[in-house]
Amino acid sequence: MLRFYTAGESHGQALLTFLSGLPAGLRVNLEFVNHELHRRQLGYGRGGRQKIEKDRADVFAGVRHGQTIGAPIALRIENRDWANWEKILPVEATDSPEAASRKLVAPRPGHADLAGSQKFNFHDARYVLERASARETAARVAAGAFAKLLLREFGTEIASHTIQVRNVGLERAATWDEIRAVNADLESPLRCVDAAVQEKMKAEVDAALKAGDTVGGVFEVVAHNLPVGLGSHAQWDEKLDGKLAQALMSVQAVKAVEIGSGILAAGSFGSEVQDEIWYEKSARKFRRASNRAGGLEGGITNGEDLVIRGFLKPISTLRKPLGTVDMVTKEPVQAAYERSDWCVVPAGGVAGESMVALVLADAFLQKFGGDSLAEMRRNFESYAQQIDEF
Ligand code: EPS
Repeated sequence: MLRFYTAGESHGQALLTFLSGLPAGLRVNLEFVNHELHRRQLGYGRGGRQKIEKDRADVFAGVRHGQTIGAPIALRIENRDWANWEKILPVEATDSPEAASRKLVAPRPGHADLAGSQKFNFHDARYVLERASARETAARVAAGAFAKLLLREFGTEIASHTIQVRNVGLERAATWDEIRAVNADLESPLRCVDAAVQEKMKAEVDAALKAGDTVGGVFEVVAHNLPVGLGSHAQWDEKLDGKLAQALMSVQAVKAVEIGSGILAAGSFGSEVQDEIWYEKSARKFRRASNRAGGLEGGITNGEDLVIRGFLKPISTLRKPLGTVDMVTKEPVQAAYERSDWCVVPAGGVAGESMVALVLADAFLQKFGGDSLAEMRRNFESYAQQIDEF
């Protein structure tokens, strides 16, 4: 239903996003879209690139008079760094010394460099790394902002926070209000809800920088106020947990995904991991005493907050490089160093929010679909009545 694609290389002229399937009549707040792009650029442990860029989405199609018109949406985010790369990566054929100087033949272990070069048959990882770079997540965040605008119309909000940097973890559950507050705080260095834990996390980031190393961690995305019944148990590819896992796993450097307390559950008794159900008569609502399932049972939303975590490996570009092999000479060499970040957990969280928003917006469209927002709202309200009377 909702489809999106991105195009663009990290040091090309621009990043592009195409988004198809949103209903007509959705009010588009471009300030919000740009605010989301700004949030992605923040975070403690980022390299020099974010000082060059000021990501903003220009709308080329699909939005007129401040609202969607049911046509595909096309967005463009300028790469300001292009000015420094025009001679290195021109569209036209070139034999300029600038281009030759930025060839990359010493693939970084852990990056797409070698596997991508072998696959696409280039003895220069430049072409691969340009597209594999997490700069691409800016284009996803622009699409995700539109998905968030749709979800907001139905009262659903999405936020993320950092729950681990290297081996320093937040050892307690955060409330929705805390997560929401830390999302609104653009000064928060790592978007962690606990100031004392955050200081320890910052120390890990500082230690990595000092050592020419990098650190990974875990971000948690929470979707608040979701209706019961998105996704389905009926077919493997309709299960919402499966779709969310795929979407989050596709974010650069994510190597594992957890829903609710899935990892802990695997080592516990059944009686310890399920969420007991009770009924609140006055609200006419089924409730759960806990939310270890992370808001999903049988691949279906159960009305509790959706809680999903992305585990990021440390970035593979290291100032203190690892051993590798020159792709041309086959001689052992040190891996190439490109300017890079040394901790991207908060930015990964914003990209994760966007992917979750896109999957949820698609699930909303499948369940309450309509060509206009008004039609979708009628469908939603009729279903809400069914749930209320259940
Ligand atoms: C990124 C921009 C990139 C990298 C980073 C993400 O910019 P540059 O390569 O010019 O420094 O900082 O990409 C990676 C971490 C990577 O491994 O490719 C961004 O805008 O998020």
